[in-house]
Amino acid sequence: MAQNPPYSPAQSETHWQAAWAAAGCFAAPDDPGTQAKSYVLEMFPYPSGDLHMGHVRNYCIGDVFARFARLQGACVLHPMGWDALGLPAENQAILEQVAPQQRTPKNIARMKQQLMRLGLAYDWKREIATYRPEYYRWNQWFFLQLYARDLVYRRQSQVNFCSGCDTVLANEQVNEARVCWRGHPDVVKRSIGEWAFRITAYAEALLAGLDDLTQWPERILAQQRHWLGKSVGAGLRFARAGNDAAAPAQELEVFTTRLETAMGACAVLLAPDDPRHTDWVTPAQSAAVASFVARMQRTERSARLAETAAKEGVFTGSSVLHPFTGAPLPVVLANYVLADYGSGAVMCVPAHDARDHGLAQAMGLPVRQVVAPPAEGDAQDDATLPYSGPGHLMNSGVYDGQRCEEARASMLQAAQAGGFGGPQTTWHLRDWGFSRQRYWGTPIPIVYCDACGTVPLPLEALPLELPDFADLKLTGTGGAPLRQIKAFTDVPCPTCGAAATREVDTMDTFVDSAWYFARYLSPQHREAPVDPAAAAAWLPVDVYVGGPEHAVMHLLYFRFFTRVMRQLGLCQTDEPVRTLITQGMVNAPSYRCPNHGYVAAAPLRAAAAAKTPPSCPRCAQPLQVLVEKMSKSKLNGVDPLALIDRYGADTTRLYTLFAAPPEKDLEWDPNGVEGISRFVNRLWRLIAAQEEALNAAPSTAREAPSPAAREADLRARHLLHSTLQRVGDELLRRHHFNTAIAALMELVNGLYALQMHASNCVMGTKVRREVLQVCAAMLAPLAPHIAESCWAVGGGEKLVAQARWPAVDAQALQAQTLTLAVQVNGKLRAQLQVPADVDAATAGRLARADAGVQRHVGERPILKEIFIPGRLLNLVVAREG
Ligand code: ANZ
Ligand code: ZN
Ligand code: ZN
Repeated sequence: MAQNPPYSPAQSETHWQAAWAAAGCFAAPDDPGTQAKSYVLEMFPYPSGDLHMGHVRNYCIGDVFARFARLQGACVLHPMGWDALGLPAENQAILEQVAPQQRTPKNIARMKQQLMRLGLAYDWKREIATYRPEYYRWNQWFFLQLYARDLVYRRQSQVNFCSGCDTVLANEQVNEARVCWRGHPDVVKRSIGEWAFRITAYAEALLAGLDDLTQWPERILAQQRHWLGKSVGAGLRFARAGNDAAAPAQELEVFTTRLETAMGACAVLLAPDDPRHTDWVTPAQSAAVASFVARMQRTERSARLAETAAKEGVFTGSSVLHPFTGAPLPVVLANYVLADYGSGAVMCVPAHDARDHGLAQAMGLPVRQVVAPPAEGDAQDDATLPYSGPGHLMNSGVYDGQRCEEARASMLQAAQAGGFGGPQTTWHLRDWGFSRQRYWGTPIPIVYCDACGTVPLPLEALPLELPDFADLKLTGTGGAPLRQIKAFTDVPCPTCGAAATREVDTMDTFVDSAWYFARYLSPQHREAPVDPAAAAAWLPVDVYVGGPEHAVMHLLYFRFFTRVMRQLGLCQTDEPVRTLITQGMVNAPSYRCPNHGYVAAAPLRAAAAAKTPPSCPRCAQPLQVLVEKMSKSKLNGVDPLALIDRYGADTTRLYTLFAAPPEKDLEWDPNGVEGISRFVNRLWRLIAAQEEALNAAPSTAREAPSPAAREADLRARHLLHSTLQRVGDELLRRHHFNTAIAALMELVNGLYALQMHASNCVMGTKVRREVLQVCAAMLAPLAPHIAESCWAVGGGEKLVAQARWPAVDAQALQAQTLTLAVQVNGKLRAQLQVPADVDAATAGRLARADAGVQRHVGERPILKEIFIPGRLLNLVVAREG
């Protein structure tokens, strides 16, 4: 008999990939019609040019969902595209002096090639790339639509500005000493104009919408809630003491969530970076205040606000009157107050707030307890201060004795009646500033005209294309690069025709990714970002897979844009995504030398497997071993292409899916890959053996199967269908791909145990085919290439990529084995697993073959076999002696 062909993934995988493409298996229709639809999406990559293991994991997980949904009978949309604009590409362009317009398509082509090798079931006809004007014109379109609805506006905002670099810097580019990343000292806060989306207008809706996202991870929902940060409280106004009509400001409003503690207020606080503070500083205090403010400006915001930071303040010299009591309270600048939260002013209640307590101690402010803890036994009003728990009021006049909640309500009423306060809700969410002083982004379609002011471009003028890179000197410094190009900036005003200038900022790339999921639905549509009919047919996204690092910003902008799209009549859903899967990181051991920093991990992994303690190849020092996220800088990456070259795409896919459930971190283990590779080879041999068995079997044979053959068939089918049930369950309900793969491994082991690989196996051809076809279906979402081989050998119709998920045969599950008690001369000697419909002859044969039974029978002849079907077999043997 011919030698089985050795497993050659490279050959068979390209073969099946071509077959899928030729059959158009993954092309989605514009409208799924009456068929159930499933839109499976993964976060699109930034086209760096090279696939890394994080991508592989992300896209393999998504592919399981897409392929499984298709097997389940859904009409599936599974697209892919490129998040191509943004800073990394611009920096690379600066470094190489190559236009990003040239480099990007090359990177995309390269990465696409790499992605294709994984055998991902994408509808490539829908591919999008955000750097193309036909994509980003819709960013501009959204901008204009939102501008017309007052949901986009220009504001002044505080940024880090370095005069050495002559540019605005990100927070990450400035250290705590206010020195810039290129070494210039004295980075200052400067107010610049920027464009912002009024996302805060949707805060309430974005919060309420979270309740409907029952299939999002709880952790992500919590992060979104926290970021939105709804805080319900009261505003309370304090009038200036001394009634100085010439003073620039007459009152301060504080925001508080603990109005009931008002009688304990000892001061009103402002932020040192709040420009309003100058309205309150008296000449006597101006020197002290100036030095405090200067010191605060030199302190990093995060350090100033840290919970552990010492609380400090300075008296402004002015006072305000307590609205309830009329008592004068000092106005103080304090380091922990935020200028941009609530009303930017706080009432200081040292007895009940830890930060206020710290400040009062530092500044010698009086501490007045106004809440007594709930009395236990002997009434005791004393508490360790600051006390932030529940209780009833004290030292609060008419409110004494009321519980906190009662007092809060009655004081709110009093404040409203007295006209010095009322209910107020504050959010942590801020409007989304999206102006960037960068080249490689979407130009903002605005012109500034001396006569007409800020003029939006008419829709017909879109796209406003980025000017040529060749005309620029990109340095990464010097402010908005587009300002350099006169041909771009100097244009006639769209309204009056007079000489005017364009906006030179570009958009944050989060704008691109806020609505890309809709573009896939009608990528050629020319009237709007998405054809409303396609959106109605396909939205929301059924499964969205991506990294948890996007838990806050991307997902929030994504949800915001979906609501905007609905208001613009583009779609009918409020929420973009039904099920969100946030995959864990791909980690690997990294090795660090005390003298040489990180050392390349790959050569050391073998040593680690050999249990030799790793040492530095340069200085022989013992290395520190850490498990960290795979990255270039840590030299611990694994190249997915090398993996595919060596083991094939199926092994690569199975490994990443098997090593951890999607949400958990995955720790790279070379032995794990070897293990998967052995499994795949074993599977291959089993399939190849069936090819021979099925070819050898005369297809017309209709003889009645032997009892042994029937038994083998029953066992195989029982194993097969119980696995099918398990795998379906793991994939569909629990998304536990690793346990699904474990079940498949057990199945393969079980089939080997049934001798299905052996030439003397009596299993019938019909069952062999069934085993192969059902196996193929189960493998198809996970290891789609070998699944096709399995399907083909099993005589499946067309491709398994076009097949349906098989139904579990309940009978195969039931008609399983039963436990047959075997007696020798009436004494129980064995319990055998036998086919449920076992007959007397087979039972006898199985019993006589059992080692335990043999021991008790010995050499003696069997006189009689008493068989009670389904229960018992008694062998009667001659008694000894
Ligand atoms: C008086 C008070 C007494 C407060 C007390 C707390 C405890 P959340 O829940 O985060 O909204 N606050 C208000 N505006 C602030 C600002 N701009 N910078 C720093 N702190 C500010 O917190 C609301 C509480 O944070 C408010 O309630 C206020 O202090 C403080 F026993 O008012 B509270
Ligand atoms: Zn004009
Ligand atoms: Zn070293």
